Amino acid sequence: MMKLYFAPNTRAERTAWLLNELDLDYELERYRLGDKAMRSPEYLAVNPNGRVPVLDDGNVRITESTAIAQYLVARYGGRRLSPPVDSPDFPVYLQWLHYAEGMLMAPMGNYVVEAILLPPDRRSEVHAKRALKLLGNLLKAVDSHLADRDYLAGEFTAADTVTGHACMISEQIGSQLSELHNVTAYLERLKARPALQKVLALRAED
Ligand SMILES: N[C@@H](CCC(=O)N[C@@H](CS)C(=O)NCC(=O)O)C(=O)O
Repeated sequence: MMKLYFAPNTRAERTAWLLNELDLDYELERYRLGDKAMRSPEYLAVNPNGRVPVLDDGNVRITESTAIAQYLVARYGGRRLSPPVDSPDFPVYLQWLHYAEGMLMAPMGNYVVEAILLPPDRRSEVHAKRALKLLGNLLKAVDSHLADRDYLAGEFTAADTVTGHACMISEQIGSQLSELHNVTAYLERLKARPALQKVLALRAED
């Protein structure tokens, strides 16, 4: 059975969500963000960066949530959760699959560091505000893209489990989405999916 190294409220939720969408069996090895266990020699042997997600699938060990999504869809998707390579939706799918790690997560990470993680006397309001503004601008592109579609690339795809999840975390950390009506409606569609609801329920167990 596959094993997912997981912590709630992290990018590992993307992987659990996708595994659920694909109806794949997996076991969770649970951590919490900030756990010392993620800095233990045992865990650093699993992922030298001490981060989640990590997926073990037989002899395969893979990190990077977007790479894991591509792997799962290529290996187990069949025709599900990715447009066919010869479809005009395919490049659209790739672009939005990679948009979270390529664009959204850097300013989001900066904001979290500057506004939440650093001790109050080392935080910078200027940097925090700038990061949040940049994140807001990058989300506007998602909003425009969603003006005439329900999901990022035609039908619901793995891109939604990655970049959709990043939009959800943006909302959680306090990005003003009130003017981004398409993103807000999109998040409601995503949150109605049982495969995501199962993952969000894991937060309450912590
Ligand atoms: N680019 C990586 C980022 C992985 C990452 O930074 N994970 C965070 C949680 S969202 C983590 O494990 N942080 C723990 C830490 O830094 O101690 C991915 O997409 O999987």
